[in-house]
Amino acid sequence: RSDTSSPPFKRERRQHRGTQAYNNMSAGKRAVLVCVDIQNDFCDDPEGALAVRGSRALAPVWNELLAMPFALKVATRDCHPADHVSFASQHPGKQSFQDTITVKNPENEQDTPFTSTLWPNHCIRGTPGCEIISELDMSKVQHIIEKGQDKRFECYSAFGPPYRNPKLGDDQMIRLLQSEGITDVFVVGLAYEACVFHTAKDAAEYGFRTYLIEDAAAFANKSDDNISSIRKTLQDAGVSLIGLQSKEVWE
Ligand code: VGL
Ligand code: ZN
Repeated sequence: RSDTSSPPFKRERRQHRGTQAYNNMSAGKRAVLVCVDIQNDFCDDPEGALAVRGSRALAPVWNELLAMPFALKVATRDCHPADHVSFASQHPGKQSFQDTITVKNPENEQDTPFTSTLWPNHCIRGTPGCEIISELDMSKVQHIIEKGQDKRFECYSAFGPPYRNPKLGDDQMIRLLQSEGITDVFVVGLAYEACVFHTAKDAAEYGFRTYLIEDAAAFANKSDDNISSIRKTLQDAGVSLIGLQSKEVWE
């Protein structure tokens, strides 16, 4: 992880305290609902470029959440240029879903390079696939955070790419949540193991009480091994995995 995320960013992790403790602290609580990448290219029926099976059917669930009394509601959009580095089409001979590339931090040679999966072209700005699905009730959303515009990096997290550079606006999300006095972050959307996962993990790392509402997120890869390892990593990071029936947590 790049040290461009040192001050003003806080990275220490807060102890997970369980639902009961959160309810007792409701006095100063300000919760945000983050709807991650609910875009045509990630939805099925009709099939987008990186369609997650069973996704568009979640629209009523997302809208039910958007109608609830969160202090702040945010949607994110994956927004790539046509020559984005995460597209297999930019790497002749390489195959999407299977092949990976190694990405270095162009501004700091000391940073550990990371491995990035290659994808089919998706969420190209200006195309229908990049649009948030028309079923989503965007009248309830106060802010849209766009990510992945920098062609050099894939950006799964709403908090910015792995090498974060505030000069490039990669601190948009953290600044918004801090200026709104947010204490609790609730994450939903697509895909569970990619952008939802990284957004929730980063939120917990920044010190927010963080929840992933599992009825409102869908895995692209529905294998048992994938699901259990992703869920475990999140729990180890302090993210609470909850269901819609836990609505007393955010109310
Ligand atoms: C995503 C793969 C590539 C996501 C974004 O939103 O989960 N997945 N870009
Ligand atoms: Zn992407």
